[in-house]
Amino acid sequence: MIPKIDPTSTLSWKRLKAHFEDVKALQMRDLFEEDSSRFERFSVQRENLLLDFSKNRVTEETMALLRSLAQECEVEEGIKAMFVGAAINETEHRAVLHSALRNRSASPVYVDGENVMPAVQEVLAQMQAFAYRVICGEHKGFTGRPIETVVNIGIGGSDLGPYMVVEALKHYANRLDVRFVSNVDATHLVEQCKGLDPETTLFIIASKTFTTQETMTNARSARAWLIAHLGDEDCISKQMVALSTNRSAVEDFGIDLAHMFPFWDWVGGRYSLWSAIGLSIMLAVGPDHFEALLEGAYEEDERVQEEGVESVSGILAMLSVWYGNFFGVETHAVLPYDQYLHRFPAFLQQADMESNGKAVDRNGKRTTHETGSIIWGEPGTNGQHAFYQLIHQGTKLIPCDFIAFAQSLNPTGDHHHKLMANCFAQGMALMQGKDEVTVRKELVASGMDSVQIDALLPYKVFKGNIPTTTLLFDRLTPRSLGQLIAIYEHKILIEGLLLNVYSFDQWGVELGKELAKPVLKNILDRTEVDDLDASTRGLILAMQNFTNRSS
Ligand code: G6Q
Repeated sequence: MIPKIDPTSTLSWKRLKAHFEDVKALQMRDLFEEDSSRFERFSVQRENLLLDFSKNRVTEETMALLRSLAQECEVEEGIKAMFVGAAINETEHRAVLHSALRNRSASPVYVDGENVMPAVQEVLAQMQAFAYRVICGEHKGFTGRPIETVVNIGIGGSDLGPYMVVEALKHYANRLDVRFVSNVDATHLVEQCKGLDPETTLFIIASKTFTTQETMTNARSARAWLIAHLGDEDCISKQMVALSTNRSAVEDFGIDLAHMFPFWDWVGGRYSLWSAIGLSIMLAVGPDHFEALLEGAYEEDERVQEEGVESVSGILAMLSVWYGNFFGVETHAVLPYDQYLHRFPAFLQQADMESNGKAVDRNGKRTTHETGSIIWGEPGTNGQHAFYQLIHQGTKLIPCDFIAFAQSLNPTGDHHHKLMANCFAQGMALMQGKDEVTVRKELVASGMDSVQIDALLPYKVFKGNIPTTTLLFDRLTPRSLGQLIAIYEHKILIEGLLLNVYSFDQWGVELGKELAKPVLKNILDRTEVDDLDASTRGLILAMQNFTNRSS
């Protein structure tokens, strides 16, 4: 089973606390000056990937203490438990095996004594056969025309991952136009379907449970749209497919079971893009690229099992625990310097915050330490002209991850050199800052008098010493994207193991699913809304009044 060690009870934690007092004031620019090999010692160089974590507020001793914390917390045992299919999601009594979906070896993977690999391969083959038929135009819509547009209807884990990957791999896209609808706000469905030809549109209903309110509402409206335009209920069998674990609900909805692509309860929603939930990806870029995505992830699965906390994922996880618990950092920015990754921060936000946003530990006790941090970000360089101001000069310490690719997929003039220059310059500036002496020199050189200089100087000083970690890949390919995603998935796993939380349940999400029901009932019934609090009642009544007035 999964170890249940409170990190704060370990000797390493106490040592880290004392060590923090020694190093908290250290300036990274001094650490670089004192140690010419700092970059080499705090970076990981692999064939197609460089992890540079030298611009972090750590010393060799910090890393050694974090490693020994991981040892005391038996992180390696936890990693092993996940990969062998133990039910490490204990609150839901489930194994956590997204790794089995990308297992490229011949080794079996057991859940409750059953090898799941034949079923995994069978579904992959089913997806491939279907994807080839749709892409080459062999799978026709109800009126005999080939499919041109695919609309994935899903939310949360059944949307964010596939949407992020489809956007990230646009360079590799084929002729199909693949779109996503998630919000229960009809505007999303209406706008995404605007101008679409109902005869050539395929809907994918992506829902693990096939009961999620938003998805089922959108699915019903999509079905009505198809039937209204095509005039026959039979069109559903050609133009709607389902990705789910819930066979009977798919059948009840009226989708042909031959067009149901199953997966299993050991695939968590936010880790499901590798499963049938990835059908939209496979349709967008083709089965070969989807396999390359799986291969990239598999490489990281192998690495994390071999290297544990020494892996790229392990280092990211240890740094996050260090900042969250010793520096009191609350948020972490993820800043991809690649336009194709514009949905990556949103994807990671769910993956990380839903996994480690917990306050009860694996012993059922409230934690006395900090757990998951707030993940946010936007692609560079856009963020530089917006929120980077607060990172540079605000009152909060915000560690940043930069994600970049050495080669552009769209080489055009000097765009890429400028993009990379901005990425590297930001890391440098955040680390070095700009001290008073330098600012004063610049202001003197600009011809200002001493009164003007004294007035302006404090605003132009940058304290620096802001940690950044850079992940630099050679090129954005399906394989490197698979690596990138898996690196962060395993960062989340290891951080959760260190923090002693259950990373693979999501009771907060389940609560959200329940909460809307009584409110909806009151809105629909237009009855007395006595059982709700005064504020909610007031909002419902105001909504009803506004609606009545305008109707
Ligand atoms: C992910 C969460 C959540 C889930 C959605 C959609 O880990 O559990 O985001 O993916 O609520 O659920 P369904 O796929 O069941 O519709």
